[in-house]
Amino acid sequence: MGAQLPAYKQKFLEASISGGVLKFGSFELKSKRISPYFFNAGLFHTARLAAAISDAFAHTIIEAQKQNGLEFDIVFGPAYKGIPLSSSVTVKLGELEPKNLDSISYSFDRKEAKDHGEGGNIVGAPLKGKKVLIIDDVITAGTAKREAIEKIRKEGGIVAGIVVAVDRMEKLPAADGDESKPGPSAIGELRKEYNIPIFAILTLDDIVEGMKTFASEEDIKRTEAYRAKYKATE
Ligand code: OMP
Repeated sequence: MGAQLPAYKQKFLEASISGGVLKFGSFELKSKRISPYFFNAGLFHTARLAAAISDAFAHTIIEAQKQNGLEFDIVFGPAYKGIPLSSSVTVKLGELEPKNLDSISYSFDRKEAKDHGEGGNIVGAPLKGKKVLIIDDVITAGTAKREAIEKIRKEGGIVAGIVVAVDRMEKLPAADGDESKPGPSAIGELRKEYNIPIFAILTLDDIVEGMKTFASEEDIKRTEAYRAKYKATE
């Protein structure tokens, strides 16, 4: 499967398929587009799959540090799917890079502010004045990522970047509903608007490449057709 992908990406793709996290069929997205594939990160709940996703995130983050000089103090996982990830990825980073990363922290948000006890919106490391790396499952339109950025800034944190498991590489839905026109990507717009780096373990291009050795002809054709219709220009 996908011999040209780096080993950690290939392992992650294989784990996603065998664990039923990445499925092929017909799925309606948040954007109302009908997609021939869907990535459900909520299914990474077994010991083996939780280890696979935290390992792949940690490798992607370490790679981004080496290649792009990414620097951060805190790994932040937006509620709900980001919460277990923030903890498991932080543990993994400390294991893989004990010299540089064993003093990083994790934190996550509550969907509703707690008005008793310690109170507040954030659980884990306080964000004020810290470089915060957001990790999350999938990026399609980027709406959930915008909310996380705003929340972190409100707490006085500095957003250092975003790492997602899957970048679907899709153009933003057109304001006039005409999906035949080319358009910019969610990631591209977020990069420009907030001036932050964004990384992914797998992109749609990686998935299409990897599929060639395990998926049916029909699933490959449908996924390629979807990519041709919805892939962003930048
Ligand atoms: P934004 O790109 O920030 O709007 O977030 C995309 C969201 O879509 C994810 O957080 C999921 O809730 C959901 N989603 C998936 O989980 N997997 C997919 O393959 C596609 C979607 C989606 O609806 O686009």
